[in-house]
Amino acid sequence: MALEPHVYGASDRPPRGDYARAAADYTCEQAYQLYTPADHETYRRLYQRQAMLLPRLACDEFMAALPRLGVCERIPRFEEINQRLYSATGWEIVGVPGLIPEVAFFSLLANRRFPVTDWIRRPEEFDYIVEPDVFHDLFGHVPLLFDPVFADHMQAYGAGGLKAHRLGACEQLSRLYWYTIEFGLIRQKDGLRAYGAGILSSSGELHHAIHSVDTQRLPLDIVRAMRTRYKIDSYQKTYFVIDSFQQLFDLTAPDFTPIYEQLKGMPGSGLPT
Ligand code: HBI
Ligand code: FE
Repeated sequence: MALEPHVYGASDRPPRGDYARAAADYTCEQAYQLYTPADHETYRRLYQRQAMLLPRLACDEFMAALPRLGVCERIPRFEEINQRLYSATGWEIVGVPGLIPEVAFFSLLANRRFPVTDWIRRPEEFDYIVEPDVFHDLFGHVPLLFDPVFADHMQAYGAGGLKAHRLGACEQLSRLYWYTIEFGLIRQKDGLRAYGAGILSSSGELHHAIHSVDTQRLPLDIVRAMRTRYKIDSYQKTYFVIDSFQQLFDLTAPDFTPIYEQLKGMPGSGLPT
């Protein structure tokens, strides 16, 4: 049985999931028979709305991979997706009751297992939810796990997370995760596009991230991203832009130990000086 994780980000509520269902590594069965017709309908409507918004805003790799999630008129079974995903990139998705502690999260990624929350938001949360649910996790994150370069980057990120934990730098690495995997932008041949799951699964932030005039869009700089605090309950003020997933992989491949050392001398880093 798994313990409830500590509170994440700025939330003052306990996480919603039932952690008694989870194993020691925080994974759990997808409780498929517990989904109601209303749950499936919420997923179908979310998927349909979001898929319509994507053209010219989502990156090419995401657009190409989205159909590989399979069914869109109900919540998919994780095993159905895994049959395709595992043969594409060796990744698999595993159910979790919601947000899980960082070390458990990083360990799963380092083993090419992506945790997907199994419950879905309530109808009154249709437009906005702070915690990840099955729609955010599947629609936002899983398509890019079909891309070989991005898939390798996610595994390396997990391994880097375990190291960051040993060095007391989880918060800094989590900021990088936030500004890349959750809210990253990419420069493509037809213009700026989103690849971050938090943008791709949000109806409002998709347009905002690409077109809003009162946001900063900076080339991805690891130190700067690690020094930039983030808000979990409003659109981002700053986005970081990459040129390719290969660039993201190359920027994040080095050992960050010297970067954490460098951050210790800098205000706003969140690390003791
Ligand atoms: N747990 N299920 C889940 N999903 C996440 O995205 C997640 C998490 N636990 C920790 C976490 N993210 C953050 O700390 C990341 O920055 C690593
Ligand atoms: Fe996410």
